[in-house]
Amino acid sequence: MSIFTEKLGKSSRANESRVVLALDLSLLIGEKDFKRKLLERARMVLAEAREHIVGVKVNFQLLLPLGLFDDLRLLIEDASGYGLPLIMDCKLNDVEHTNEWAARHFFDAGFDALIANPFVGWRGGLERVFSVAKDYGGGVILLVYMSHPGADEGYGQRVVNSDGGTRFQYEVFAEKAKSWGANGVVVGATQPRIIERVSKIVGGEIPIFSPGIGFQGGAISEAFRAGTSYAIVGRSIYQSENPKQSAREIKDKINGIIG
Ligand code: OMP
Repeated sequence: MSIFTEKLGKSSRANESRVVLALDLSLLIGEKDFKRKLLERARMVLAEAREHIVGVKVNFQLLLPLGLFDDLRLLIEDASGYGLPLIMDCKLNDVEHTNEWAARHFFDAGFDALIANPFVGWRGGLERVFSVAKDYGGGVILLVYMSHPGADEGYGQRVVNSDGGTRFQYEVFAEKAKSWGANGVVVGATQPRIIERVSKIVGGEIPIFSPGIGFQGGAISEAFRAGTSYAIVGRSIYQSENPKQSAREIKDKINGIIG
């Protein structure tokens, strides 16, 4: 078991939560002194929501303006001080020397897991990312079916098997997640039937992370009944007037469903 998986389980038990906070704050761009305000606001949302979340996901909205080894460091230290695992949403999708370089930087900076795109394949693509992650005890979470409408154009396309039959691309990716030893898969909360199918393939061995609740139209109840393990939630928490209360309400709703 990776250190990431252990850490995730530990914080999930401690906070009784299945909510990963997506800290994608981008509201202040262009304003005077916006980097400082962005960092302050992000730290504040995290501090408020911390008891009700299981982990934090960082995306380009914070990475680009704050810088991996600059101001973002403070947020990384906060999350780590709260015992919350940090996921870098870089959706790695390149050839291996570039992927490896990026992965090493993210793990060196203190991230516990990163998101990668299985479309790029294993040989010369993600193989080294998995071995670097193993060296650090970090996690790799694979995109299996995204939450947006256009996801059907790639993850939802039919692919031909060696026997001439067809199946869906996301079914192939769910199988690869198992054989590659992924620490999580992403399946949009907007697609409960696909969550159910992926859940059957990964058979409870790999947690399913589902973004797309609330603003993108996904429903907590349908996603968790279908097999989601963790919800990834951004705007419904960080745009709320009371991030703490919103995080708690989402957590309680999930707990009411999973029992
Ligand atoms: P909200 O829609 O604001 O709750 O944010 C969802 C978060 O999940 C954002 O950080 C997205 O970048 C991310 N996300 C998706 O929305 N859909 C996906 O299919 C995959 C992700 C992701 O990889 O986290």
